[in-house]
Amino acid sequence: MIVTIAGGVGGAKMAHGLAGAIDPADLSVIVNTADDFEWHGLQISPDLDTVLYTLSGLVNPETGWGIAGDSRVALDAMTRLGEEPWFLIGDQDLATHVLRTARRRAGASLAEVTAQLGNSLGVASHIAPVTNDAIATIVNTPDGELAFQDYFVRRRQQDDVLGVRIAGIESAQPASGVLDAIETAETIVIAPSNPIVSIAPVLDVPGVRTAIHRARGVKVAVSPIIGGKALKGPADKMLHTLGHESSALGIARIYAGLVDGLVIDQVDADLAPAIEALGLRVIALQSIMGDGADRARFAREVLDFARSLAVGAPA
Ligand code: FO1
Repeated sequence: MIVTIAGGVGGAKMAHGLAGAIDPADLSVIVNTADDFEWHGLQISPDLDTVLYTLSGLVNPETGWGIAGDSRVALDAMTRLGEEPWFLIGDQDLATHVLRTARRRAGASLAEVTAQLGNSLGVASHIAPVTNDAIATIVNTPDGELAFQDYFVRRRQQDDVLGVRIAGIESAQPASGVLDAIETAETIVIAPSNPIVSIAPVLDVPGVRTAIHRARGVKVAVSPIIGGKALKGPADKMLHTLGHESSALGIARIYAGLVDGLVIDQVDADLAPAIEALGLRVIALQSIMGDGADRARFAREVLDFARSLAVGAPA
């Protein structure tokens, strides 16, 4: 089994590549849920849905989230009734949120609902929320604390991020099977997702870091920073205001001690010696993931790198 730890669009692309590189049934995707929030009483899990829609082929390729070709009749009707349409929920996407909310109210856990949605959408890989408990990213800005989607979508990531906390994480428990999947995986891939708001909320669920330390497989991370910049989203700006270096070396410092190797982009190849000095093995690859075939190409190269790090593999 290959495990990938994933957040938003970058995580979904990595998962898609891995599902194309191996038997997709041998892939387990452990997903951030700290972006989840309630929208007009509906439970929205953006990162889970982005992974579900990407692996099922439904995703909107232009945004990387939502469903391709979706209409917004319901949102337009809500706007006519006076709502500000800041979070763009499409009609088909709305069906997911209505069903998730109803099934959870009827007693199913988030993990159970996610597995049902994956089955219905024909996804062969296992997609799991890191936890069934409510956790929520809160971003501290010069204007005070903001709920994550207020910062990310409503205010378009314009605010300087002075701090990040994940409400509820101390008492959250990993969803059933998460720790076991990590401990027994042949390879763990930390996807090129934002390390602060997408990956840390997974790693910081009590028990997850310990499971990664105990894991018998090889652990690699993929840098979401290429040439000092994030391909998508605010990771570069956020790293900077939080006192990290916005570079593949900055990413290496965050994951040093947790992973065996780091995948960086070819443009950052000159950083390899400094990263190796932190005790990490490095490979520089063409890491920008294009279409499905290119994602699978990249995933195969990441897995080959991980296999080369396995105990007993020639250095
Ligand atoms: N991201 C946006 O930038 N604007 C949106 O209006 C938006 C709507 C949306 C609806 C459903 C969904 O599953 C995701 C959506 N996203 C939207 C993406 C999402 O909020 C972020 O990409 C993640 O939370 C960050 O990982």
